[in-house]
Amino acid sequence: MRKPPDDEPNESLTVTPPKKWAAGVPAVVHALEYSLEETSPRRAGVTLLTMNQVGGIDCPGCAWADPAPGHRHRNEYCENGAKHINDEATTRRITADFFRRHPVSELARRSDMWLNQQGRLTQPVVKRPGSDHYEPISWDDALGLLAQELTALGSPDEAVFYTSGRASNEAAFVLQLFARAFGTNNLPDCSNMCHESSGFALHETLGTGKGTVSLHDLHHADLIFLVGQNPGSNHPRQLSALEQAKQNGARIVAVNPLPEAGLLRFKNPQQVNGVLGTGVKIADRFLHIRPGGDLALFQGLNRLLLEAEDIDPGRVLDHDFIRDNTSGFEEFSRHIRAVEWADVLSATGLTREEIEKVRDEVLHSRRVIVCWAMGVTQHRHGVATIREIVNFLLLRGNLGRAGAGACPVRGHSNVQGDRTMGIWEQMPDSFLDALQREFGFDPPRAHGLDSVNSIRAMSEGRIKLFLALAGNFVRAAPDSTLTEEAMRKCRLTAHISTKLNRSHTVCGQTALILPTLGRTERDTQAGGEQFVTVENSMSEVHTSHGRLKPASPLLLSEVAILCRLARRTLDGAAAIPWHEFEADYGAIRDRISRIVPGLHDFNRRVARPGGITLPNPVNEGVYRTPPGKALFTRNTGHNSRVPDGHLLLQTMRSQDQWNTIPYTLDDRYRGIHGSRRVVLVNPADLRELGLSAGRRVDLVSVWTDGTERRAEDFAVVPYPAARGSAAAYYPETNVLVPLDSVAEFSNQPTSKGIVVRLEPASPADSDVQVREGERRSSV
Ligand SMILES: Nc1nc2c(c(=O)[nH]1)N[C@H]1C(S)=C(S)[C@@H](COP(=O)(O)OP(=O)(O)OC[C@H]3O[C@@H](n4cnc5c(=O)[nH]c(N)nc54)[C@H](O)[C@@H]3O)O[C@H]1N2
Ligand SMILES: Nc1nc2c(c(=O)[nH]1)N[C@H]1C(S)=C(S)[C@@H](COP(=O)(O)OP(=O)(O)OC[C@H]3O[C@@H](n4cnc5c(=O)[nH]c(N)nc54)[C@H](O)[C@@H]3O)O[C@H]1N2
Ligand code: SF4
Ligand SMILES: [Mo]
Repeated sequence: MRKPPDDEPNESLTVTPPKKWAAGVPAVVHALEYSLEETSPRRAGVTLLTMNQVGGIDCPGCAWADPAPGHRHRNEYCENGAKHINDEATTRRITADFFRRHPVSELARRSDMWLNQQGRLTQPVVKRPGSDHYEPISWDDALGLLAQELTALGSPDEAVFYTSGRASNEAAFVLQLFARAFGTNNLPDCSNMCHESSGFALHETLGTGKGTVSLHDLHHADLIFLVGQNPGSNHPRQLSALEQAKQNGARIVAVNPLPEAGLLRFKNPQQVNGVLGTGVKIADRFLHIRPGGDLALFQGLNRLLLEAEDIDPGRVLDHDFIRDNTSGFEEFSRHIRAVEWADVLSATGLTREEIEKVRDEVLHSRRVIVCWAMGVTQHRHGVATIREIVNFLLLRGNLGRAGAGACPVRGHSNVQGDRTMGIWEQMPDSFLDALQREFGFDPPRAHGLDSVNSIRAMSEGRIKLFLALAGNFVRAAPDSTLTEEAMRKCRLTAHISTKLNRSHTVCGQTALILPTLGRTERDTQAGGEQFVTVENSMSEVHTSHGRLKPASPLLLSEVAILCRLARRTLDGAAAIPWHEFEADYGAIRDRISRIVPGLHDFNRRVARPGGITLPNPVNEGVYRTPPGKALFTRNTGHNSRVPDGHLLLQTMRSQDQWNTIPYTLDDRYRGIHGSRRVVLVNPADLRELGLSAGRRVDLVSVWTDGTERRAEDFAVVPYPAARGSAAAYYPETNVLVPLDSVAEFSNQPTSKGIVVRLEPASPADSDVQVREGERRSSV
């Protein structure tokens, strides 16, 4: 059970109608307001004007790609990017005095928003066994303590090293090198909870875990699917790319249980029409799908395509492509022809006519792209759904050619790069062999622990030490109560972080906070001023140069912290020049260039405007699967069984949060103001459940082993959500997701599609007054 934190801000909840368009002038105004609240006009000016420019700061928000150099706007960022960057550039500071005033037990009762608002961490601190306070510690002592605990472990596999996707390529490379030289592959990351299902399905079917499209492809597609993603809030500059695609004649099909503002209409703040006019219609077709229905949708579509080919032989499928590049078509075809329409319709909640209209769109389109994100990956059958999307693309040869392909839209700005650098518990032997050749040590070969298995091992006492490079592990992970108990069982927990978060308050016996430079800040080392590199969702690797004065003179860079820790821990055991790496990140990139395919001559090539585009073998007609071809797969249909009186809950992001960190209590696009403890449900479902708007309820999830989990006190908001579904914000609802509830094959937590019931909480007279269309009501 999880009560709201003591101080959780809960102003009066006001509900206004959901917006029917995204961006435009309010977005710009809102970004500036937030930037100026957090930082000074001068610092905001530096960050905003250099953001996403050649030689500037890469946006620390999402992984959306920048237009080619020469095609960028003077303001090449979105409202959210401006908020994310200025959240880091804030002028607020946490000093030693702060930790004297606030014991850890008190901080553990604070909200995520409050913790983040305290500002930047400025010096290393330690919480010693038995103490309830963090206190200052020198870098030397902090890293010495950590090294001592690491070397005292019974086995290197008693440590885990977590990475979140904001870490740079250089820091990620150094961390995995250190972990492997130390002797473990325990390298869980946020990607385990994000696009693991995409990586798994794409690897299996196409032989590469990455997307195959570029911005240029998107601009020139005939038909684009947006499946299970909310670009208006989470990848806002994707809307500019979609706008351009539409100007070139593309059609768009959006598939979502919620009619998200950004899927409907876009008012581009950089175009006159966007500021003054009605903007551009984004989705030509909107499929209001039942949660988890996407597998059935693509199975239905694939069946319709096979039948269209029967009627018009040789005109629908790309037979040459199927013959030359794929394997398993016949078996797939037999399997799909046996898919029952009744199953498709009940799983999707759509009509056959709606799906036939989409088939017609497909038949009229030569170049098709499918984009997807968490609405697909975070389901139990996420891998099967992506395999079916691949089947769909293969049928008409929509891979490996311009304007077509698979586009998993990545979350964190460098989540894809961190994987390229070897942050993965199961890196292939080719990578480990290259490490061995380059550095002369024998990396461990047994697969390490991913995020879910790390929590299990911590909770069973098999892990003694947890070190995180960025992120907020206890809030990102599922089953919050269990995860926090697991963290507390560690001998030592340590976090390399820019800002305070809940993970720092859920301590092992000893706990360290190691404060670090953010991407916005100047990074000066013995070899002079450094830059770092990152890789976006479209496999473009480019530089990011910090511009601001560091938040404190005591901060070390991520690379410096990790190199010093490696030196202290390994004590010369492996011939790795940590000293040289710390002094000059170019020395790290030289090594990367000999290990990572496609990054040869890294230093010289990344310095060019626009950087390096990593080749995707699929686009060269190469499939690194066992038969050397793309695989058609047969997927078992999935229809979530929901007991009477229950709903399928998704846990999602608001407009005004960055993952585990809410910035405000508002979600402007969905018309929610002043509170995040809301659950959005279709009015017809509310009527059936006998619940009225504003009713205060507990969300209770039921799991197959009979256990129940409860998140307390949410106000019911009638919302045009697909029938049978409910939506509430993450991380407040992570407590509801059992650790055992994972996607098949990828072991990714199922943050969507959780069976819940809404249990009226307090007496009805304490309900929230919810009025549509006006800003009113109070608790
Ligand atoms: N402002 C902001 N931007 C962000 C982030 C943030 O927290 N805040 N986080 C970043 C990160 S790490 C990531 S991974 C991305 C996430 O980007 P998204 O994947 O867009 O994130 P979610 O909020 O989880 O939204 C999932 C979307 O899928 C829909 N959906 C839910 N279930 C289903 C389903 O069964 N089928 C279909 N078709 N749709 C479904 C939801 O209604 C919602 O529109 O955003 C990145 N960008
Ligand atoms: N229920 C539910 N759970 C989910 C999801 C969901 O949709 N629903 N989404 C999942 C997804 S897609 C993801 S990606 C994860 C996100 O999980 P994480 O990536 O672990 O979480 P973040 O909230 O992005 O981490 C924020 C913290 O990172 C630190 N930080 C920020 N910038 C820097 C930096 O430059 N350097 C360093 N060292 N530290 C920095 C700050 O201390 C900040 O408090 O959550 C997952 N969990
Ligand atoms: S779309 Fe993503 S990368 Fe671009 S400015 Fe916005 S948050 Fe940053
Ligand atoms: Mo993510």
